[in-house]
Amino acid sequence: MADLSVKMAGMDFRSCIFNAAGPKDVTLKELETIGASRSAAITMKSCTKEPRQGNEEPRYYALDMGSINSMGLPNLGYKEYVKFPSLLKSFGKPVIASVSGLCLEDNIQILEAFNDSEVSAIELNLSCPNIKGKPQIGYDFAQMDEVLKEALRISKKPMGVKLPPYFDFIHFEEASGILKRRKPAFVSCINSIGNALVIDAEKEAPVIKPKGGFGGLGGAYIKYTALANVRKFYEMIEMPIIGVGGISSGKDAFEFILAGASAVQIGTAFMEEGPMIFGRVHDELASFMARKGYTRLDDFRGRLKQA
Ligand code: YRO
Repeated sequence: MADLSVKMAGMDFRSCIFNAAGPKDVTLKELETIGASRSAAITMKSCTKEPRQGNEEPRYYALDMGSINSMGLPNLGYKEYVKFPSLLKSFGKPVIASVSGLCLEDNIQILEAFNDSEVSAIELNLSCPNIKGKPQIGYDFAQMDEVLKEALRISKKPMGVKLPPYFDFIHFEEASGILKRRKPAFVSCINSIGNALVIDAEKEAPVIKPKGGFGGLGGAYIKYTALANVRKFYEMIEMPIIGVGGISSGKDAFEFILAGASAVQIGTAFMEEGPMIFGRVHDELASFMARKGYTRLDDFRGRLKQA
């Protein structure tokens, strides 16, 4: 049987497949469900300093091939997520905290609190406002450099970054330059494609309520953008890459690993299918590899051929 285990950022993962920050990972009960599933890690919802209800509903809408959301960071506040890793210990898998403070000071306070927790790693969400009137951190390279510098100085945990999608090769170069200089423990790409608009033609209205209907696009719609981001960063930087965006089958996972991903996270498809998805994608990937004669991920990771 194929060995899908991964060692990355000082952690041991029994497989390369686990949940993405966002869907069904807000409460301890939801996190226990992920713990009991075949997800190789437990990723927690992005947290802020204060608890948040998030935006008004409907704020998530499932589509034929994905989803749109404008959740608005509903979460219990970082103090709860600092406690959860020790409560999730019995599952014997890495617990990853997603940190999404609303400004640098908040991020520093949250990261300091996680230093004294049993969390395995931090994923710093750069799709976040930092200074009002400026783009999200991931789209403002001066801010990104500053936030990464400070966050990495504070955190004693393996800390990676969750990146928004990039679409311009110059932006990959700028982002790569910062990542090479600041050296996070890993890079997760991509977050949802921002500010899409899905319209219900019968109702003549958007399908979600917040922000006039604008929200992050996820799922199969964004797979090819996600693959491109994984591949570009694999070509440009030497650090583990976690692929996320549109993975719902073993073949999808295979494509991401071929592009260079060390592991993959599942967001929309977990939201839609529930916790059985982790085992299904695992078994499908193992079968796909067996058919190809591969026994471990290193046999094909990054080895995308020319067309
Ligand atoms: O709305 C969210 O909580 C959300 N949705 C996403 O697809 N990606 C995210 O990173 C977040 C949290 C961060 C933010 C978009 C609300 C600033």
